[in-house]
Amino acid sequence: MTSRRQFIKISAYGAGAMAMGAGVFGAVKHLSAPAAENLVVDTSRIPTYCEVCFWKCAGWVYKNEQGKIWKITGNDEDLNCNGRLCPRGTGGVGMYYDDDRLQTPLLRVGERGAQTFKPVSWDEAFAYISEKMKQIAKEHGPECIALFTHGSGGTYFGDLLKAFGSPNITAPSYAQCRGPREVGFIATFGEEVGSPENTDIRDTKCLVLIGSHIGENMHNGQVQEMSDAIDKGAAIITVDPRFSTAASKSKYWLPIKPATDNALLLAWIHEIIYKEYYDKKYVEKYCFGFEQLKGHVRNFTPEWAYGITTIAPDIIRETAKEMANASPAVIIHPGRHVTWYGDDTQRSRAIAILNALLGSWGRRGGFFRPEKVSIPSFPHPPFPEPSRSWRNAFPNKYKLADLALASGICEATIPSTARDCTFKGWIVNGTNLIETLPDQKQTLTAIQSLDLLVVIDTMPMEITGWADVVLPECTYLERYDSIRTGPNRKPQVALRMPASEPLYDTKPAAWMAKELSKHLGLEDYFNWTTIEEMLDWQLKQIGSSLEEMKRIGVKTFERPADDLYFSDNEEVEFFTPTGKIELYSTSFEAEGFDPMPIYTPHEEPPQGFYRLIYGRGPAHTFSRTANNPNLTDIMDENLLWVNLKVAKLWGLASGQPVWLKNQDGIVSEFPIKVRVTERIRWDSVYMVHGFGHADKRLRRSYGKGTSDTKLITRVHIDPIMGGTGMRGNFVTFLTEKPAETEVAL
Ligand SMILES: Nc1nc2c(c(=O)[nH]1)N[C@H]1C(S)=C(S)[C@@H](COP(=O)(O)OP(=O)(O)OC[C@H]3O[C@@H](n4cnc5c(=O)[nH]c(N)nc54)[C@H](O)[C@@H]3O)O[C@H]1N2
Ligand SMILES: Nc1nc2c(c(=O)[nH]1)N[C@H]1C(S)=C(S)[C@@H](COP(=O)(O)OP(=O)(O)OC[C@H]3O[C@@H](n4cnc5c(=O)[nH]c(N)nc54)[C@H](O)[C@@H]3O)O[C@H]1N2
Ligand code: SF4
Ligand SMILES: [Mo]
Repeated sequence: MTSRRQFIKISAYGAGAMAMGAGVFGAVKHLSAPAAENLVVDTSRIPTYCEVCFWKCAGWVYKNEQGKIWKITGNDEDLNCNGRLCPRGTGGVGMYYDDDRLQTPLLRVGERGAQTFKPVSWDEAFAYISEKMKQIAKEHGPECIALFTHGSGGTYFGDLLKAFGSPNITAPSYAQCRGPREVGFIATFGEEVGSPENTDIRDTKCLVLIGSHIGENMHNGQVQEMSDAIDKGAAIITVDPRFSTAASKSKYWLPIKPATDNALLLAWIHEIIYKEYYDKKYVEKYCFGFEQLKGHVRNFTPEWAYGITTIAPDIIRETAKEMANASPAVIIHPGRHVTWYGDDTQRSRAIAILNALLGSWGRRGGFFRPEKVSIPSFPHPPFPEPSRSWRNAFPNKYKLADLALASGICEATIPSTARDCTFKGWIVNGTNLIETLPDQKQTLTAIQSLDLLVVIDTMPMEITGWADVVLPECTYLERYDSIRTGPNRKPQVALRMPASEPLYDTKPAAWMAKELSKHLGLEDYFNWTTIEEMLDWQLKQIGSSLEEMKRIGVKTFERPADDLYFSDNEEVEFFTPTGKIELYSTSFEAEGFDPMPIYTPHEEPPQGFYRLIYGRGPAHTFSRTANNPNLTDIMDENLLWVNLKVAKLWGLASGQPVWLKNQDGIVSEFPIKVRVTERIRWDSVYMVHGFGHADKRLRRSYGKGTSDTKLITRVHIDPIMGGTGMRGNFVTFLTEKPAETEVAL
């Protein structure tokens, strides 16, 4: 049996080296900081929560004798991390020490995209932005400005935009990530899965991973709980065309043909219903539409699914039995990045339904009921009522989307006579849209149509190259931010405070939004003098204070009731139209969508092409960490996983650089080295997302590896909620460097 230590060691290759080496000493290597042996630990510690990914683990920052940031460790009280950070979190120090950081506000001087800027003062930058914003509001209405944000500063720019009169605030973590999952679960259980997910992995007896590659996807608490569950004998079933780290820890690996998961899920539902494995009492008490579902899946037998998925019928039967044996302590994991093929909301529905049949929602070892502290906003005047929103650009479409679509706003920025809402200004905070939204051509066309593009970032990422104004934010280690609150088994809050003065002429987003509000005449919405005053006020409303939080970092509250799981015979009201768990979705039916999931066939790779699939590497978070000196020490390029048979056919060897060309003739800008392996199906190739950076100001990551985004030119939009399916692209290999003219956008 694998122990947690082994699992983490294997999954986070280099985690050990990280803790001892790069994480601590690598950080200082790029500065003229003292040599490692001279470091003396200052016993004082400063609370923070990590910004290297959105799990937001709480930790402590330590400084050395010279008062320089030295290392970050996990906060023992924090339920997101249980006192331990993942390799990326440990390496977060490198964000502070990265010598390629943005240093000063920049104003574009040449053509947009020509990457020519002049340094300006903060005041000049704000004056420019506020003039343009006022002009756009006057000519087109304030709703024509949108905020794209991923990360903490979004709170403040969000308030600024709402005060300005625009409701168009969006994050790529919805339509490019977990949107379909939330819509699928809301339709079924009346509740979203949320972040951190309410999966009770710690106590599960069977965990089914549909693609979700926990262990490479390093969401800290989940990785730890999965290791604990394995130690306690839980069976892991991994469905993935690639032999992932999770697959290597699994009782069953189902190397499914990509894009066919819905057929497998329907066959499992068939088996669980017709073998009467389902939780009868639970289904009878809580579910709506069982008989319709039973009729619907009658013909979706394991034999039927075999022809589609390539997974043998007896394996489908055995794994269904395995889940049933564990019920209700079983989790069919909802995944997180689920925008794959455009029918993703239906796949998420099928996952939700399987969980419902096995009685795992609200049960120990299945899904717990999360709790969180809600923190009141600092008093401000009511926001004005906007007269339009992004939805006006999509009449009668995506009505079930519960959040704004980043890709939708991008599309609605390209002028069209068919729309009454065209966006003219973008404020982009902490999201590298060029590499984040699929279909780069559309993103760049939209950007070229703008009157104003403001980018708030810490690094000179691709998106900053297209900005009119770049506002350099200090890193999370140099600032206060909003109080972290998030759903968990117990409600908790965490504080982030500066461990150091901001380097260079960088500032926190909160300061920027407040200053900009003055230029826009909206200062009443930022009615605090210092951020400390605001945070202290907020903390006092929930029975704490800034002084207390500075000492403890994380505060845990008791749940209002002892209701982590449904109690026996509890009457539960679900927030669905019928008040029940909807196996048959009345909300989908009302909008004209299939009330029960179906399987839709997808296009197969053409002759000589392979499906491009992608995922996460344990040491990186997208492009967020691409240039981080600590993390590039561990992994500085991505590799292309190619099946052994395919490699033989093409005469490819491990380490050989290749360029990729997709079905639309788009060629990768940089080569990627081949990794020949039997750990992937022959019909697919795989790479980690977040590499192949094209901005030369990123000196460590420029041209290292290849960008998957550049090759994702075909997007399959989910008709239910507008998610962008990105795995319907196919690539072939070019073994010679292509001519410049071939590398077009
Ligand atoms: N280290 C690290 N961890 C991260 C992140 C990071 O950047 N770095 N990002 C975080 C974020 S924002 C997210 S959303 C999550 C994403 O993490 P997950 O939700 O786990 O991501 P997925 O895209 O579901 O999983 C990728 C896996 O899907 C497999 N796959 C590809 N096509 C198919 C298919 O058709 N069917 C099936 N069954 N599997 C397929 C791939 O081989 C790969 O193993 O990770 C989070 N954790
Ligand atoms: N091709 C492809 N596209 C994808 C994915 C994929 O796997 N493949 N994954 C999708 C998923 S799951 C998600 S969640 C999204 C994520 O998409 P993004 O959130 O856009 O992810 P990043 O590329 O890491 O961009 C983060 C940006 O924030 C900046 N940044 C880091 N720290 C700070 C800070 O403290 N303040 C500010 N202001 N900026 C900061 C970084 O320098 C970087 O430019 O991408 C989606 N798009
Ligand atoms: S999982 Fe890792 S990178 Fe993400 S917040 Fe936690 S420590 Fe930071
Ligand atoms: Mo994501």
